[in-house]
Amino acid sequence: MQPFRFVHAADLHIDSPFRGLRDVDKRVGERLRQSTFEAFNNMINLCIDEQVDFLVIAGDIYDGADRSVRAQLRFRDGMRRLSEAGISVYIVHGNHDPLDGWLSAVSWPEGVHIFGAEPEWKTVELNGEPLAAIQGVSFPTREVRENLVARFETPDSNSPFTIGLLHTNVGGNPDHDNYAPCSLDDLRLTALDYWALGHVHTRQTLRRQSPAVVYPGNIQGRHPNETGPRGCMMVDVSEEGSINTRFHALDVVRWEPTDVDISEITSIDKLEDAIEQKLDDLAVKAEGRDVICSLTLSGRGSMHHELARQGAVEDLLTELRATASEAPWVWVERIYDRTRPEIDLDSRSEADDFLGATLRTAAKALDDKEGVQELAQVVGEVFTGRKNGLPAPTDDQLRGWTAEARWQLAELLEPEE
Ligand SMILES: [Mn+2]
Repeated sequence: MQPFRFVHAADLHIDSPFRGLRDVDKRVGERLRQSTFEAFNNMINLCIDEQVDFLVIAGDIYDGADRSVRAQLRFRDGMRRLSEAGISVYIVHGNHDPLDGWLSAVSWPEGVHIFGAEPEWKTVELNGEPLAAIQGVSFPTREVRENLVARFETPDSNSPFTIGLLHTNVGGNPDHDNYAPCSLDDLRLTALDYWALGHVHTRQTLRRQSPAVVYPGNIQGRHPNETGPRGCMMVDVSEEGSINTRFHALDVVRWEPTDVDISEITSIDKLEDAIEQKLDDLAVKAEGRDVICSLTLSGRGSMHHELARQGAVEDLLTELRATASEAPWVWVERIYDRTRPEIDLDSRSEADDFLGATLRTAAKALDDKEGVQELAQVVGEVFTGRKNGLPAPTDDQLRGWTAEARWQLAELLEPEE
């Protein structure tokens, strides 16, 4: 067979509104609203520059079922550029852009194929020879609870390289809606060569071969939990049919968490310096992209009291934003203050006084099962004892609160230490 190359992308979410971001400045908001369009253009450029044979898109092209006209026209423009370059495109729709949400009529250029609600085969040809056979199916409606893999046909023995194109939640990933659920075994048992999947936004290769099972992730991060590089997979298939995948970043704004340890820092200006150093590091790592950062301050030290003062963290945030550089910028989206006072809880809990005794009781709840159960009894009533009671807290929650309460108590009772 002839060797060939294709791009596998998914979850473009073109024209995501980024509504959830409060008090973002105008420049950042504008950039974010453009970001999904730009990442999409980067994908089209990549396909043309790398002279791929075809492109497959595994659903969620548009962010909403009420696809914006702007998103549809921009997408159509990208398809035209690929068509002119002789690159064919194979598309399925997912839960964000199901077939029943499609309202405007768009005339697609030659070489664009959109799969319908029943799986079908499409053959990609080069110089009159079949390169690959692609089987795909679109979501007819948003909430698909059926395992769509069961409806895929097994290829016959003289098929070329085969690709399954599907929007699905493999193995019940709890971070995503459980639409068109299937198991890795379901996919493994099909006789296809490559499963081009979409839906899970974090890039992952679930199997390398026979068949390869790949989520390329989304092309542009859309919130603080979609961190790091986002893009698509470039897939090379050799003459022998072996598969080589390479990730290509397409994102234009990157979400990154960072952490500054305060334990060696003794003044607020030194703290600002340390933070700015971390932000500079993020800018370098992002290679010219803009960065939105969530900053966690951690560690035990004297800066804890300074930060605990009313308005101190907000002031610091305002200052960091005011001094942010011109493009490319690093925008601090939020500061989490996880710092602790300088108290040594272990040695303090040995003292024969009220605080020592309380800390020892708390340690018991943290360390052994009985202690947690005792705590659950005392605290549980607050949750379950009322009308329309809340669900009882888990052991992990109880332990987390206890750990936090120890610090607060120690600080209240020993403010001078
Ligand atoms: Mn999606």
